[in-house]
Amino acid sequence: MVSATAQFLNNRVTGNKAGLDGAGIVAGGTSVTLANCIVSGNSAGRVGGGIMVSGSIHVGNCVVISNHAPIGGGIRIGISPKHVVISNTILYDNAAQQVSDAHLSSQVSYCVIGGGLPWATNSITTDPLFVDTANGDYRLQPGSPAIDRGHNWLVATDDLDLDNDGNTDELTPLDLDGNARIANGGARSGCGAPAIVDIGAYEFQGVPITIDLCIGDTDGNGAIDVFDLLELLSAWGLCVDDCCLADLVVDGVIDVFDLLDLLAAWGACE
Ligand SMILES: [Ca+2]
Ligand SMILES: [Ca+2]
Ligand SMILES: [Ca+2]
Ligand SMILES: [Ca+2]
Repeated sequence: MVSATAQFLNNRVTGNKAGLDGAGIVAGGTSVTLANCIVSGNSAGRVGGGIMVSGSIHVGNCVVISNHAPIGGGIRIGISPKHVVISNTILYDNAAQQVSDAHLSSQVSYCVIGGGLPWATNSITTDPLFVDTANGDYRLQPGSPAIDRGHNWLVATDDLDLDNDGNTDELTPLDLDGNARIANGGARSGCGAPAIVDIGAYEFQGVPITIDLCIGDTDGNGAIDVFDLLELLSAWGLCVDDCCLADLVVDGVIDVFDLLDLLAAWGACE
């Protein structure tokens, strides 16, 4: 059971059982973040095999797999959650459902969801091609459709300072293996982006970003400047799904709200 404010970074929650609700994690607090986590093989008797949500939660860059419950095998979102964001996350092989949602205002985007989810945006349903699913190795194979398929600005902030550099405002810099969280895996090119985060808990290691990336720094030069402004203006309108880095508010459209965010962050990355 998790209550109040809590962050789970680089954790595994595996093989738990609950007679009724929420075998893996019960998130009932005001602000719970799960990042770079694996939630697998948990089983509940009623709802929420992997994760049961009754408060606010951000599930980012996680793998939720092979969990079971009659309702909401992967994630069960309860009746009155405050704010639910599921991003850059793989939901696969959960039964009876990947996500059961009594609260359709939840935001699910840039995910791999087996079987799909009607309200998910910018997400895919194809097999994420793990290295060895049978033995619990959820790293991505070369050629996985999850490589470079997430959204950088949906990476959780480094609240627990995983890299011990004193900066908790940057994006989480490390993946579950302790490698660079954002690396160019070669799956995208020509978008003006230095590298795009993968979906899931592990980053396929190509060429990593070596600076502390801040939100809005689309070209990764360490500052929000005219280059990022030009990138935003050139991408104006509905974002094409593999070139959406200027979508700072992450709502699928590059518009005045993203422009205002960029201008508000103008200057060197903190
Ligand atoms: Ca990547
Ligand atoms: Ca840090
Ligand atoms: Ca920049
Ligand atoms: Ca936007």
